[in-house]
Amino acid sequence: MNEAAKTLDGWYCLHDFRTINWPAWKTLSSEERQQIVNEFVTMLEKWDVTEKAGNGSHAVYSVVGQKADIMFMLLRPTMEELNEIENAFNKTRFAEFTIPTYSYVSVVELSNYMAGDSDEDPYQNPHVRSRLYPELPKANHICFYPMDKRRDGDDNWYMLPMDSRREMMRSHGMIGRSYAGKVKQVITGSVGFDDWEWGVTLFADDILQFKKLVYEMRFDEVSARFGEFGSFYVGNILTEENLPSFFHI
Ligand code: 76R
Repeated sequence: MNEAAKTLDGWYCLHDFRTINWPAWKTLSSEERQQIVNEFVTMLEKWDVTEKAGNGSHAVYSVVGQKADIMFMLLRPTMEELNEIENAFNKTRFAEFTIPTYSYVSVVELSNYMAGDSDEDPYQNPHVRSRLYPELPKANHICFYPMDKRRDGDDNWYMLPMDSRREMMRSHGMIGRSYAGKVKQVITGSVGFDDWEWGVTLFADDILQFKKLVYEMRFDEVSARFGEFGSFYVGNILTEENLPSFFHI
């Protein structure tokens, strides 16, 4: 059998996409809308407490385009916690005004393509830990898409020897690194969990950097030959400050 990549696995991850039923939202009185927003904000404050305690992280964005209106990215130590959050959200009054459009279940993943040989336990390494259990940046923009590596005739990623895969991943990593400080990426693995093999989540203050990075990678062998991509979602951050105007009628 071919040598499988070894992975380090961190927090479990749920991406949850909803459209908002604005016509129904508009029929409410402003007092009712305010109560519903308050309940939603209370839930977000709970998430903040968890994040501050280092037990998870989250991101809330307004999605551009018709695929969704709002998205949550949630990271937690267990799948049970993600499920609890999802159920708790679905029981809020705000959820009555949302329609689920897409979701993605995965786990933060680091692979060993770039790792050196070392006897230390990577789970004890602070740099590794900060990537397995990341605090999601409060960047202006998010970009999410799921992807696979092709398994088709001669272009079968999973049949390539480890050395060839490592070489291609090195080139991939070098392009990625040239975006350091401009784009932060979180790769989550979803083999056995969802319909694609990975979720790619990118964060940037300058949204154009998503296009530049993804475009540059398309010309790099691992993406050019082996990358297969699902739908792309882009969004703008929702903060305590701009949430009221997002909900305002
Ligand atoms: O973890 C590391 O930093 C080591 C190098 C590295 C690995 C192993 C790395 C770096 N990535 C790795 C793995 Mn990546 N990445 C993507 C996409 O749109 C496309 O063409 C592909 C989508 C982007 C934009 C991106 C960005 N990466 C992976 C894997 C798992 C592969 C496997 O196991 O077979 C996937 C699916 C994937 C996809 N990558 C980086 C980036 C960026 C910005 C970096 C640099 C990170 C840094 O140095 O901080």
